[in-house]
Amino acid sequence: MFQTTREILQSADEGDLVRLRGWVYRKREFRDKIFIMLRDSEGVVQLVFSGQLAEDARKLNIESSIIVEGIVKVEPRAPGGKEVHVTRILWSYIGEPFPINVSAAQADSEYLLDVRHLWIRSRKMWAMLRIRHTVFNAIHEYFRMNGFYEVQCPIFVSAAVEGGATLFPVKYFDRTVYLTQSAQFYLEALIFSLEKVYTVAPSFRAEPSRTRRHLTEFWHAEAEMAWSNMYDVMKISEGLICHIVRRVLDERLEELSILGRDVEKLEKVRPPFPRVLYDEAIEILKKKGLNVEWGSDLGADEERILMQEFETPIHLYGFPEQIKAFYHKNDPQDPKRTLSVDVLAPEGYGEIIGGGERIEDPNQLIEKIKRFGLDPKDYDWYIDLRRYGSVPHAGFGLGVDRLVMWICGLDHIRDAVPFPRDIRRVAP
Ligand code: NSS
Repeated sequence: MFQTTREILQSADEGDLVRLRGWVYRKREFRDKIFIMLRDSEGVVQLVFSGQLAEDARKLNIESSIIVEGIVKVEPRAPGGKEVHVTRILWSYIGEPFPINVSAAQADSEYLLDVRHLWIRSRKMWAMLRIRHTVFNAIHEYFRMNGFYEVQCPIFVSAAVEGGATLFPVKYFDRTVYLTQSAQFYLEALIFSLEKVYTVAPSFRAEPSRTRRHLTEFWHAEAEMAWSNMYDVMKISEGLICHIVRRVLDERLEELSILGRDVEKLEKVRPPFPRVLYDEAIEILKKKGLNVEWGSDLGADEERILMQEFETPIHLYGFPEQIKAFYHKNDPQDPKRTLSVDVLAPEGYGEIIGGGERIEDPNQLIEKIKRFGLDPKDYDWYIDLRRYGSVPHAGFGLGVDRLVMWICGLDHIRDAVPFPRDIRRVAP
């Protein structure tokens, strides 16, 4: 039987004989003793080696793996208030000297990306990965609690959802297909069977530039609902975000503190989120001296400046037709705008969700596809969905890595992912 570091800190008593296993996180010598911080998947605990055992422990490197037996001592000076006085080393693998040290870590983040397969052992990555785990779990919980069916959609596809510019072509026998940018069209097909559906899957975009919020491969949580409109998208998407943030606050305070996250800012994330019409956003930005007009697309900089006005996420809705993909339904009251909505995160993070109402009429859809310079033949089956029992419907896509980046308070999206992919990097 082995105890985890967490079990020892939480429930072991003075004098207990315990066995634990893990990796050397830090090592220091004091007089004739060796102090090792041992880490495992649950945390860290201090081990104390003396006498002959100190001689053996001295040979261990950072990241050597060990299994030990020892006696628990209450020690207020030890992190967590307890330490283990080792009585036996049951097993060890010393290995080679670990190549990463903290000064190198601070000096050069490209280096840390090169050694990402080792850097994921760091406390910061550990904390992020555990928060990410809670986020994914909370996504499934929320959709299932709210009557959505989970579905799986193809990764190889034959047409663009979000514009041809960011499609990744793949050689597929004797023709070219693409990696999916979004499961949306498949989810739209599936609502005619299951009404409310969701999927959590990777999406791919050939993003030509390196920014702090774009990856070429990202995790996408997408939902689609029959008999629904833009306001239903607002309700479900804010419910989803609030549920995820609540779960992280309930389960991952220690991890948030390792990342230096200001938890009070997350405590403010409660429904309903402010609903900001695109036109109001343009007015706010103009007042702040930005050179934007009705019809301008809002990039990361504009979003960051707009979000200085808000402490919680917002719904930004009613975007002009020309800056949203062809499938967005135009507002019947005001046809130059669409019934589209993005969720923007505060603290400079910006867009984390994109969604809205879809065109349900086949002729309107064909007309808009043509107007956007696209070929209706490429969207044959998508148009077909409107020919048989079409219904009003709406949906959205959440960029999970962007959400994790914001919740963790990270500077760059690649630190929200264990093995990030961008224009330059596909290894490790
Ligand atoms: O392009 S989106 O705004 N919308 C769609 O893909 C819809 N087809 C989703 C739907 O309605 N089912 O992307 C949705 C979100 C966006 O808000 C970002 O949070 C995220 O997906 N996203 C990305 N994250 C990381 N890297 C990249 N390149 C990226 N592109 C979008």
